[in-house]
Amino acid sequence: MAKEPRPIDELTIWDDAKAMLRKARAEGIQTVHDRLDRQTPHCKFCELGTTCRNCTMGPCRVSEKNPLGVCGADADVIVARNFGRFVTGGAAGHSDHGRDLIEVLEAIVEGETKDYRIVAEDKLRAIAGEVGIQTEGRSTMEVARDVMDCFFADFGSRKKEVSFLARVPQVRKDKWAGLKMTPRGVDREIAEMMHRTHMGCDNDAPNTMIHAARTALADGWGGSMIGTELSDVIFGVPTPKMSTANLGVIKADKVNILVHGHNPVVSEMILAASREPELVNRAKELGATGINVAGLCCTGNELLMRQGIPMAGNHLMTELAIITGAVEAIVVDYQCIMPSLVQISGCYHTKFIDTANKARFTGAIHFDFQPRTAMKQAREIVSIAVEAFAQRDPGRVDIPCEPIEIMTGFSNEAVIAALGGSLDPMVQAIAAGDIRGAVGIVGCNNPKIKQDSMNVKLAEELIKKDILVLVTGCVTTAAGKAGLLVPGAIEKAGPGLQKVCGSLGIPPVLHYGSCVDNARILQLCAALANALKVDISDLPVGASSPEWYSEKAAAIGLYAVASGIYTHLGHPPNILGSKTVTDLAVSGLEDLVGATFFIEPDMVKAADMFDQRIRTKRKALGLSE
Ligand code: XCC
Ligand code: SF4
Repeated sequence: MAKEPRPIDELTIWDDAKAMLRKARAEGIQTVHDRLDRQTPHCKFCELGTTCRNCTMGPCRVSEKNPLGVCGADADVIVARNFGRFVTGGAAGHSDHGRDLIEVLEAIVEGETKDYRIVAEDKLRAIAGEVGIQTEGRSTMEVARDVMDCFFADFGSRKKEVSFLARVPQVRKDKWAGLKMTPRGVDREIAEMMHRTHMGCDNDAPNTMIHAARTALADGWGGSMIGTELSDVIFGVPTPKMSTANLGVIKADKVNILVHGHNPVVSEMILAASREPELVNRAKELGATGINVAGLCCTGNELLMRQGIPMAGNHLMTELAIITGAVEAIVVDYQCIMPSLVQISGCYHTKFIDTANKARFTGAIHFDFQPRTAMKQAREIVSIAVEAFAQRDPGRVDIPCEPIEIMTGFSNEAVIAALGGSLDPMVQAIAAGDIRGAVGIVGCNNPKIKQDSMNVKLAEELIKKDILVLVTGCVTTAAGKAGLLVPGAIEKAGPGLQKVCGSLGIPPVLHYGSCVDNARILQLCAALANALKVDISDLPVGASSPEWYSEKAAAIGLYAVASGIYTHLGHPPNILGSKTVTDLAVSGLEDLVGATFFIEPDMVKAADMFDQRIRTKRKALGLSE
């Protein structure tokens, strides 16, 4: 029986979203919220993690009444295996994205493309030095070739550890080695997790969880970090700049192209093509004033950080952006792209264009985007968007708001430059208690949670306590729309942050990039720990993903914890069916890696938990609380 849809006011905190949800209902267009209503209540066994489909003696569902699967696996084993595979899906996503950047570097090194080039030579050489590659007296291309080989090898089976473990404090590496948690090779850990969770292999839940952590570390310090660093090398190291956010960045008088997905390899080319005079002139011939490229989700974050393009929205805005009726094309690469976007595009003149063979959408216009032909293909894609402008129905256009200002571009390099060349001033500000600590708020929206209510609330609560906030992924647009990503937001911060951020002219909430860019936060933590000669788990820092939904977010959470960072989740993963696994996640890991998860749906309480943790860590470092 069809249920009453939930009131729109309960679905999101944003006026632009509410306006588009009303328009969707008026036009009879189904959204993620409607489909969630139809899927609720969810299967209890799946929610608890106690279903197993790993072989055809099953599928099995275990419970108190019926505690063993056909093979004899109990809830602990089944939950650990499911969680292990879940995390591995996320690690695979981030890391395969990283690999795509190595392949672009390969195309550059082999002279197969002129569309991409090495923009940040200094950074390339710096990275090469860190991973032990000779740079002196060698050409950029020679160094690039070795970096490429080194990173390709990080995915394989021959190394004892992935290269960027060179950044990790030795005490932490020793801890990992003692636990057999050292990530050796990205693909190796991923494949091994699939092997371990085959019927009849790893039937000891804590042991499976250790390997899940190892796989997550291979993502954070391997695949993701490679993705971030090579994106900087190929597209430039982000520097602070102003931009705008919310659905108001879509312009009624322009050809609007939304880039969605994760990898800048496609979206950077789309942006470049959209600036070509020939295409701009054609847009003008058709009555537009120009071509506007705006971002969604993480590929939006990538372009925002480096090129300052505006952000149309985060995960739960992706459907709603199309409902403005003013989007000529949505160009996607991979990850977090709801297949419903094809259906909603079909309700308008919007062209849905996919670009990756590993992420094809039935009903989409497909381009097999390749480094060798990138610019040519980008021109064709932009041209499709421009021609679509003629089919727009002005009567159905509704852009519900004016954009809001945001500041972006905080790479570690940019932060260090702003601090005058070293991290020392930050260390001093932490020691003085002006910055009491730092928390990275990362990740997604989830239609089970009022959109961005937690993402924004937690950031606001933390900065009041003089805890610096770093945001990535879909929390970026949330913080931006709430007015937290501008220098003036120090008004909402405590006195210490007011002083430090005020003197630097930066916001109390810093945009640190996309989801793979959480690797930047890992790197910063490692650098701070090394500067203080302590472990990462000794730092007054934390991480949070209040509204997470994806396998990737679980991988990020687990690599944060395994790296020694206390990590909050707004709702639990599907592990509650096993007391062993749940206890390990929320307390047992503390003894092993010096950090745990904590689950807290109330953001005031979550901020208090961070506050307490930071007090304890500051005290242990001999600092004022
Ligand atoms: Fe996806 Fe990265 Fe989550 Fe946003 S934050 S919904 S994973 S786009 Ni990573
Ligand atoms: Fe059932 Fe065991 Fe097969 Fe899983 S592996 S489906 S628990 S028999």
